[in-house]
Amino acid sequence: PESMILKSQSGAVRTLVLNRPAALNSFNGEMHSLLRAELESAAADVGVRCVLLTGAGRAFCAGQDLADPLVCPDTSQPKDLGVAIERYYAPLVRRLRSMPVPVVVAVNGVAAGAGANLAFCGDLVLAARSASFIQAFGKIGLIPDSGGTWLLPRLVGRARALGLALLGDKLPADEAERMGLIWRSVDDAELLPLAQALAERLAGMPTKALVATRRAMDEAQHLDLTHALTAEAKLQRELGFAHDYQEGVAAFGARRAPVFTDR
Ligand code: T3D
Repeated sequence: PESMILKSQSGAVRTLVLNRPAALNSFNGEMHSLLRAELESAAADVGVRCVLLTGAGRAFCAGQDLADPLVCPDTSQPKDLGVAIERYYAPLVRRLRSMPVPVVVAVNGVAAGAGANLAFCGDLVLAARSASFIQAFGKIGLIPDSGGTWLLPRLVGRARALGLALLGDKLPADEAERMGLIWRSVDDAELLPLAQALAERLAGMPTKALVATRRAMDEAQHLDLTHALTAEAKLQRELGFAHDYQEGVAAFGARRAPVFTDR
């Protein structure tokens, strides 16, 4: 049978496709393991300078497969969701948010529960206009996991974060863009070409600086301005000694295209 994660490479862009379309690409243990392994492999491969994540079929991802035990194969026992989160979702979120290359997410259809919050982990999130986002957790008696409690207020502020999480309504891609949850909502037919072009563009940029930008912005969320300025100085010092900055300045001076290689 076809793998639950499809992998392909075009230039320096590694594309990973969630591939359990009959279950709306919801996560079971195997899909978790395969995705983690593919992200590790992309992170370790110097030939990869951007990861593009999307889904097969009509959904991006419906979150946890509610029919899959994940951590407690004895279905007569209630499963320990804390273990499921600690063992599967939390490591996946940390892996995505600390990838050494930028991550583009192309949301091809509905993204529900953990599927929505994993999408929001991307550095640039595009969504097909027909796609939608649902914080489905509240409807089944849970809180937004996979970073939802951290991500949502940061992306859209407390009022909207709580509105999304408490009501669990289906939010169309256009509204998600308007709220600042995602980068762009685009015509369905344009989703993959635009995501690919964006990923290629990022892959040609100074990877180290892009990743440092993400890290600095995430860390600055809990710093005051003075400490954020200190953190910027530290990162800028490191980047200033790195190849890509020398190359960027040299290329600018010589009016030629830069060739960035740091990762
Ligand atoms: O549990 C833990 O380990 C803790 C971790 C929790 C993380 C979470 O993600 S909790 C949230 C889990 N997700 C959900 O609650 C979403 C459930 N799904 C839906 O609400 C709807 O399916 C959608 C809104 C996503 C799509 O609706 P619609 O009408 O387009 O499709 P559908 O008919 O509901 O679903 C199509 C099929 O996919 C259907 O199967 P069938 O009847 O064709 O055999 C449906 O059962 C299946 N499916 C959809 N989502 C899930 C799923 N099967 C298992 N788990 C799912 N999450």
